[in-house]
Order: sequence, then C-alpha cells, then structure tokens
Amino acid sequence: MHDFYSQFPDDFLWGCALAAHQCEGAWNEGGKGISTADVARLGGIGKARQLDDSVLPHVHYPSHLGIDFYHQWPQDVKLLAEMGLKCLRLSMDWTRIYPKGIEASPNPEGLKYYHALFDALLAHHIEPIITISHFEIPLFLAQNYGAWKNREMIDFYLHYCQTLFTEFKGQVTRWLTFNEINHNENTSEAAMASAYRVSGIRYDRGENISQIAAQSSYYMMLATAKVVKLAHDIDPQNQVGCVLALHPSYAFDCQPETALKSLQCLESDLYIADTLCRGNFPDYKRRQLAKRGLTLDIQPEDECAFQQGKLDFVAFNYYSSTVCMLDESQYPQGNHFKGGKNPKLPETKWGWQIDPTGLRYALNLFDRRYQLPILITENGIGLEEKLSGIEPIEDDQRIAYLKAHLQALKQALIEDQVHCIGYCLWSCFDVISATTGEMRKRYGLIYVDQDDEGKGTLRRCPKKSAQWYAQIIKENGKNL
Ligand code: BGP
Repeated sequence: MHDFYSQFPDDFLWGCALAAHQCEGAWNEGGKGISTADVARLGGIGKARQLDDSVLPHVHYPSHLGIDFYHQWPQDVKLLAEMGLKCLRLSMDWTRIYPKGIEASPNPEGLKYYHALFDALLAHHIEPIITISHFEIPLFLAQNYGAWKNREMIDFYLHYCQTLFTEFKGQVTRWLTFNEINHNENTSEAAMASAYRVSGIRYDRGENISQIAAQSSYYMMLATAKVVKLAHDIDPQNQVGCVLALHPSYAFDCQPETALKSLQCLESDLYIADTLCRGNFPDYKRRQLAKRGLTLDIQPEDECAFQQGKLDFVAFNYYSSTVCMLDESQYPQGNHFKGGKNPKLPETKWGWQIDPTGLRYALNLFDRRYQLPILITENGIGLEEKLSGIEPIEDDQRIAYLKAHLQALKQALIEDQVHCIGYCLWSCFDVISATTGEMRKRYGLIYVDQDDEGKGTLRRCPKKSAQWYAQIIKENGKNL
C-alpha cells in the first residue's frame, strides 16, 4: 500500500490495448472456428450490424485479415518492447480455443499460439492482461443457443474460462471477463440493434429488445461473478475485473430536472459495476424493470454466486463524455453514445468529443464509489493518417490528446489520491475499427500500411507518438 501518491508509483502499468478480432486476422487458420465478429457486417457509426453468413467467403473482409497479428506477432512484440510497455491488454478469441464453444477439449493449436505469444511478452517484461471475450463469441453459440439470451451460455463460458485459468496459470494473473459489458443496454437506439457485438445476440422480429438486453446483461454479470470464484479457486494469485464503457453524462443546463436525469443516466451504467463490486443485484433495479413489465430470470442460488464473486479491481474504457438533455430530440442521430453535444468541447471527425477532465471525473467516481484498484483499459483518438514518404508520421494531434488525458490522470492520482494502477492506450497499432470496420480510423502509435480494402504491405511504421509514449514510460510520467 502507498502512503499517498506524490508521483506515478514505480509499479504503474503503462500499457496499450488490442482486441483479437481487430488485429489477429487468420480467421480460418489454426483450427479456429467462426466467431460472430467474423460475420459482422458493419454499417458505419450508429448503423446496425447484421449477422451475415455471406461475408464468410471474403478473405479480405476487414476482420478476416485484421493486421495479420496472428503471423506477425514476433516482430510486433519487439516493437512493443522497444516502447518499454509494462503491460499489453489483449483479448483471446474464444473460437481459437473452442471453435464452436461446446467441445469437450480445447483446440491445441489455439493454446499453442497464445502460449507462445504470452511467453514472448513475458520475456520482454510485458505483462499480458487478458480480456476473455471482447465483442465476439462462437457463431455456433449465437445461432444454436441465442447467445447471452440463454442461461446455458454461462456454463459454456465457464468451461472456456476453466481451460484458460488452468492452461495459462503462471503466465496470466490479471483477467477481464468482458469488454464493455454495459453496451447491451446503454447505447443509442441505433447501436442497440447491434448489441450482439458484445453479447452475440440477434434480435428476432417482434422480440422485446429491452427485456433481452436486461436479461443478457444479467447473465453476463452472473457469469462474471462465477468466473471470479473459479479464477480464485484455480489460482489465488488471479485478479479479475470487467470492463465498462464509461462516458460521463453532464447535465446540459442547471435545471434541477436535467441534473436528476443526468444522475439517472449515469446510474443506468453503474448498476452493473455496483452488482459486480458489491456482490448483489440491486433490488431497485429489479423493481424498475418490473415497473416496465420486464421480469428477469433470477434464481435463488444466484445471490450466493454474486456474493462469492466480487471483482478484485474495476476497469473502464474512456474516450469521451456526453451531455444529458431533457429534450432528446436534440441528440445527434446515429451517434455511438447516447447524449447531446457539449458546446464547450472539440470533437473528432467521428463526433467523439474530447474531454480530458471527463477522465479525471470518471476516476474520481469509480474510486470513491468502489474503493478498488482501477485499471484504465482503453483511451485514445481516431485520426485519418497517410504515409507520405516522410517518416515518422507527425501525429501531434494524438500526442496532444494523450498528453491532456495523462495529465488529467496524474491530477486524479496526486491531487485526488485516486487508486489507479494502470493505463492502457488504444492502441499500439492501427487496427480495424470496431464501429466502422475500416482501417482509416486510425488509433495506433504504430502505423500499419493497409487500406479499407485490405490492400497494403502491412508494414509497421512507428509514429511520432510512439517515441513520445516511450519517453513518458521511461520517465514514469514525471514530466507530464
Ligand atoms: C471501444 C472498443 C474497442 C475499440 C475502441 C475504438 O469501444 O472496446 O474495441 O475499437 O472502442 O472504437 P472504434 O474502433 O469503433 O473507433
């Protein structure tokens, strides 16, 4: 325990984040099965994604190719080591381990791939922090079981986790059960229809979306709680968290009604973290759902599972804040986040508003509410960039974004004494965008030569921000 923070602690986890389906490629190699991400037809920001088997034969479909990390990881890990990263948050693809999700024994090639990758990271003193399911599940489970609509998913997921905890014992100790678990319920209407990104769900005509979203969130929370216990039983060293997408919602004006609505909006995200950190599903939530005519499948034994499976640390992705308005017709249509525009903030080309103070706000909120260590699992900016023959690419806009956010983090640490253990920047490499499916929305510290059609040499070219981040890590954030 630190007495108090006067600087970043020596063991601060400076890192980057990646997701398997956005970088690995090799969608049909190594005994891998087909995942929901392999058949996600993307329609641009806010547009619904569709499960569409017709994309399967297209090898150049973006997520089929990724950035070829599956083959190029040995060189890629060296580039990460040159930056001096302390950790890499990356996801494992469920279908590399269990191609359909139902097999009795795992796919040895998938295990071998991840063992080799983790060994290489550890050899460079980079801790692998593993997301167990990042926006994908086996397509077989989606098609035959309805994904997280179904309680049976919990057992398939536990079976997968049991394999991971047993196999990778000693190599991995920090785990994240899901990426952005709150996406099921709390995004814009347009994005709601694409909720299967997280849960693998396809809504059938006439189904009650709110009922399914609440039920699938419940099953994913219950799965998380059971996984925490399983992880501790297999190795007491294991530490388990779960990622929330956090975009603080500020009241647009000082009308008391707007303040109340903004509080309720925030609570609708936080009830998930409340459940997982406090070890019980809040009764007010059940009553609220009942008032809307929604009844969840809650079994008497679930209570004990939540009690026995409280998270060891909390984690969130932070890109932007939003504003809450009484009149929702003023909210921009098709926006990824549900909320209005803040006139005080600049925004990216994709309409994501830039708000470093929002990160400090989120850190304060989590620290005071949960009193658990916090890991920032994603933060970064999407920009359009091109190789012009002059290298490195001068991504000063990215450096400015990152610097402002890291300064806000430092203030949270030192001035507010928030217990934050690490920062994973999105991302080390340009990867396929999760919302648009394109390459052109680039987040990387390292440029990858590939366009939206999958053309390019895939050459990796560190940008100016890669050198900048390496220096920040070397100085342990002293000169921020
Ligand atoms: C987060 C996801 C990531 C990543 C990031 C940037 O919500 O967890 O997978 O993609 O957003 O989003 P995008 O690529 O859509 O701009």
